[in-house]
Amino acid sequence: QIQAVIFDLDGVITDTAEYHYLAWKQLADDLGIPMDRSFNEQLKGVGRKESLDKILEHGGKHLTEEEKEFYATKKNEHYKTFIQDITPDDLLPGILDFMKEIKEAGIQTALASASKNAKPVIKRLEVEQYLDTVVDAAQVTNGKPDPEIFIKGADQLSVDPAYCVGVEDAQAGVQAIKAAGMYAVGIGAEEALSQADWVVQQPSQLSLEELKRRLEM
Ligand code: B16
Ligand code: MG
Repeated sequence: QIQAVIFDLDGVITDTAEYHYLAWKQLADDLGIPMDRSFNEQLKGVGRKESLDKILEHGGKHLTEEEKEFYATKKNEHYKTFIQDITPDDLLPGILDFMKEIKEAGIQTALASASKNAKPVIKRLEVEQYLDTVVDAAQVTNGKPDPEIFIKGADQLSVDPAYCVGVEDAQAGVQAIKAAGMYAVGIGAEEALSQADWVVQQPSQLSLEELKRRLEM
């Protein structure tokens, strides 16, 4: 019995990963650190500070806490410029239909995003009305793969995690969903998301009927 579906944002509802990539790339260029799309895969679902640490490690560069603070803020300024251009056209194909299907079935929904920019993004995508609650990075102490963000989402909906389904595109996110005791739907490559209970390649392959069928198995 599904009582709630908890969605990740980046890679599930929209592809902000591209904007995060462009923003980090700009910063990495400033720092003289080589960065490409394949390296960027490691940053998906990972918080801002942790992402910067990974980039610095990749470039073999050491910075003071103050400098890190400066560069993390700078990356966010780049990112905020990019997300101003987001429109409902940036929704990933099929995700809106799935969200509508869930709401129509009387199932609750939450957003669990590691991004501190999640709220302006869902506003620009015009999907706020399909989300009953939002938990973003500003409200949690421990980032994914810690289950805190998903547990908090369930709490805010007053639903037992055992009756929740989490939807994620990142490995760390799937780990967080499983650690929260929820059913995990992974979006992306099967190999990378092997811990998920059900993996689809794209959000357009999601359907409530299929989800229910799988939960009954
Ligand atoms: P911000 P998600 C994550 O969003 C992104 O996947 C990740 O690349 C980003 O670094 C992180 O949010 C923090 O974002 O700098 O905006 O706070 O996938 O959890 O929705
Ligand atoms: Mg994600």
